[in-house]
Amino acid sequence: MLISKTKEWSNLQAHCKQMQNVKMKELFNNDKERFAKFSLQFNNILFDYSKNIIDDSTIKLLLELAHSTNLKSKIKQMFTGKKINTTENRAVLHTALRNRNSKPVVVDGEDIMPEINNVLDKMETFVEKIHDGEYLGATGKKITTIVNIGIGGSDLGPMMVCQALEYYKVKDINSYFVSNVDGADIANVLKKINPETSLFIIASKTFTTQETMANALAAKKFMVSKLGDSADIIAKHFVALSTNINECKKFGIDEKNIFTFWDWVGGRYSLWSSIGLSIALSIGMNNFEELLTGGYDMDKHFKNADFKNNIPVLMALLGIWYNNFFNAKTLAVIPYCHYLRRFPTFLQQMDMESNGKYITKGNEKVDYNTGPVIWGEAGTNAQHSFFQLIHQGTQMIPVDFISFIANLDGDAKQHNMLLSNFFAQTEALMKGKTEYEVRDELLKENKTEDEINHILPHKVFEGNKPSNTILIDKLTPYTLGMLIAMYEHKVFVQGAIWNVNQFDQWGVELGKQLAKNILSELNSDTTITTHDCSTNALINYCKEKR
Ligand code: G6Q
Repeated sequence: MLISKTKEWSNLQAHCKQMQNVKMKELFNNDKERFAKFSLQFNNILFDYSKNIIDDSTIKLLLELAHSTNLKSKIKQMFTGKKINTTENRAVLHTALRNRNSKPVVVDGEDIMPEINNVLDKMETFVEKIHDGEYLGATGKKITTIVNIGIGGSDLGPMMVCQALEYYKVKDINSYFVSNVDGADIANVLKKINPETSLFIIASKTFTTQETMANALAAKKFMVSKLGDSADIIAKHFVALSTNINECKKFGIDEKNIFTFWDWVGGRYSLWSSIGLSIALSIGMNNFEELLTGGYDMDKHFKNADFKNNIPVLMALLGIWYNNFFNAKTLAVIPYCHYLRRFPTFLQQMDMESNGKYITKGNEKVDYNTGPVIWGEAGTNAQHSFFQLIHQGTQMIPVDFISFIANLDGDAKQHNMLLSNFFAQTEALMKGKTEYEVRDELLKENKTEDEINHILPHKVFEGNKPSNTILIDKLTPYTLGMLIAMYEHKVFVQGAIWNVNQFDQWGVELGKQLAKNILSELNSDTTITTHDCSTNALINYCKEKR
């Protein structure tokens, strides 16, 4: 049965009607304990969800909805390796990759922890050798540049983490990420690097992805042109992160330099696996392990905390509250942290590729919204571009505000400016600005009555715009691990409630298939007639113009 047909859903619909006209400002005025009631702390993360259009009944009804979907047992199924990716018949065990207690995790009757730990050991040895200068390039030089070639899950996670943890970067290692099949991407990187000191990391679960293989071949061609055509060049300057060992070997990669992972690691959840090699090389293995520990500690919180004290569960339920009952179609994620500027991009894949589905696990078509559009940008830059729409636009846009109490760089004064904007925005979105307040301001500016009437409606802010505030002590590998895992579990809970398979991605597969057909047509000399008249005309126009 669709979740929308349950009594828990109808109860929320009825409750939403009552809450439509409730003003958060009044809720705050009437309850001085509102922050204490609607905020949670776990380790060094504070999650304040008091600036939402909710009361006690909202939370009670949302929790009833969660319980009605057997969420507890669905969580257990994921952690214990049940094949919850039903369309691909796979377990989903990115949590095992960061299982720091090495308790057995069994898939198909086999404990997978020894294998996971072997790969981690292999990564550690490799990273140390690179850092110590024991591993040298083909001409005897130390490796100081790494170029990760991958796309989607084999790019976004490691790229975001390397950027987010740049402060912790090991000296002497520069990293680049190449993903786009547009030749400009790899060409721009190749222009900047020294072939003798560069290591290419070919990150691809399948080792067949068109974009990655094209870029890997371009890198190979470049290296051969610069250093000569010997097997040693490929063996010393290329490593692979993949489940497809045979294809890696065919490419010429030395078996010692193949870091494997497994089909139960989804691409967008793979940064915790050997796909994180670029992270470990950038920030050191100890820091990579700290990242895993952060993820692991969040896993424990998610698995063990009651739903009402469980940050990912509450985040997910609040998202459902707006997406399904207020019909808010998007969620803005705004990190007030320059290092996290690509975090929204990373989350886009994690969330939209996971829950952007309209068929349930029971093969029914949903009649409710699933995955929201995730978007965002670093604050304060976002304030100077699209925040206008959030403050005074016509649609409801819930926001997640993320920031850190301690600054890593710059002086404390400047960090306080950042934080003052962070707090001010959450407050302004909630409170708005009344006609009375605007009039008062304008009077103080000595405006005439005519001038006031002319400008007044434009300066009024209705407020009542919901947001979550996620405030963390300091950006470290550990806290970043917690933050990423927190969002992963939030996305899991939403998908579990919407009853979609969050772990397949047929839309991505479709793209891989479609482009292949057109590629052969673009390379042919004949006029194309196999598509609709628009697509035919576009392809033929392009061929004629060449
Ligand atoms: C992630 C998706 C997708 C995938 C890329 C790259 O969950 O499956 O983004 O990561 O298509 O695939 P390969 O790693 O196989 O090259």
